[in-house]
Amino acid sequence: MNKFFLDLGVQPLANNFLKKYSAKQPKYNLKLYFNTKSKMVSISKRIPSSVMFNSKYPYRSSMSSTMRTSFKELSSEIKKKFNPKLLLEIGSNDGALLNNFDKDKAIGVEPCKNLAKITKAKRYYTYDDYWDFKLSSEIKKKFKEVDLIYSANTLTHISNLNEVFKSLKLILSDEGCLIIEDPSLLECIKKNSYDQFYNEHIYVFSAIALTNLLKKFNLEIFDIKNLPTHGGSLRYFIKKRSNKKYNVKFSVKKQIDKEIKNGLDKFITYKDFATKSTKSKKLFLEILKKIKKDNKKIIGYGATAKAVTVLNYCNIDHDLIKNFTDTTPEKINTFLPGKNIKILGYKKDILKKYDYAFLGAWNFKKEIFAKEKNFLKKGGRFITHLPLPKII
Ligand code: DWN
Ligand code: SAH
Repeated sequence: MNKFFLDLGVQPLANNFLKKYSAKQPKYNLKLYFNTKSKMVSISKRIPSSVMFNSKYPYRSSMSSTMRTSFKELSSEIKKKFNPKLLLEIGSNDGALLNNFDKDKAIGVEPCKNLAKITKAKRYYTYDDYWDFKLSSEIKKKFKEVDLIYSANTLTHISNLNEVFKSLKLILSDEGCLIIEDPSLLECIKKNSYDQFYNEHIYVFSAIALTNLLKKFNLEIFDIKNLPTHGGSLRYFIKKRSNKKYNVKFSVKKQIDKEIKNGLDKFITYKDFATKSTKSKKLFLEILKKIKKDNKKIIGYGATAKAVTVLNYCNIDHDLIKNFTDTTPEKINTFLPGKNIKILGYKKDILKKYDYAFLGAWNFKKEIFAKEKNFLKKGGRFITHLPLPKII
């Protein structure tokens, strides 16, 4: 049974960066639910993939050195440990991972045509389509089986998980490995990052919920790695149950035990999370209003999907946060979804004109702090909303 635990208000599409602000842009309810049987956490309103992921999708994986490095390191690990004849990436975006593989050894699936174009131009065989059974059958016809499938921050974006895994099973070889990587629900609960929920993030996986789901397909997790990326992610190594090539490692039990210890299998945990999120909203508004009263100026740093959730949930507009800055060409000179806040292109010393910078891209704090030493030296301060709002 799905039990409701948090209402994040009405939210625009998290990546609908408009050239002209419009108060009339489509908005949808964002409500969070916990399934008491499968233990899956999800949002209720499902927006068709074609509406969210189109030929103007602005998010580019390669925009941070942190992620470029993470994908590079993973690529070396994959080559060393698995040495795949063929790697298939689902949600290959602008090729941040594919770029590390030979062109005849890696193929991509990326439905956003503007992004698929980038890897196609580099001669990586790229399907600009949505992952489903039809596409999987098509790939199987051309490439037969695949011995390594990788997908980061993508499967949680697809509503029909039954079709997702049925399609994966169809094409994964008997001795093959499926690696998926997504924000960790445990880290999200611990950090109180309610902003991991937006219309694209239909699910936030826990190892518990994913194990339950995989059972239906005779698939199992055989290793789990905790990663610092995106505020704390889990990388799951998955195989067919019949595949005896890999042993199930202790890391799997360790993660599940940790999740149980932190109550991820119990509804009360999510009720507590909701209470903390409401408190977080109140505190954040108090901090921003105090800064405004003192006639100081705030800029948002990193126009992330997460920041869209925060600003729309907390009803923050340009009277409290003047502008945002972002390095993504497609986001520059547009407005933060749902808000009349203009996004300025990043240039060195842009922060000079502001007293505070709200860390929209809090998951890249280390990278950003290293880059903005001058701002900090000259007395500028960052504001974060996690785990509870504060000036740092
Ligand atoms: O799951 C998803 C993740 C992987 O990416 C998607 N559904 C949507 C998107 O979520 P996000 O927008 O919250 O992702 P990021 O990776 O936290 O976005 C970082 C943003 O900050 C980018 O727009 C680039 C920008 N940035 C910047 O302007 N200066 C980032 C860094 C590190 C910087 O120094
Ligand atoms: N894998 C990248 C990109 C994550 S952003 C990374 O980790 O940085 C989410 C990606 O999922 C987008 O590139 C989007 O186009 C892709 N996506 C969304 N729905 C999809 C679907 N049904 N099939 C395949 N890819 C999808």
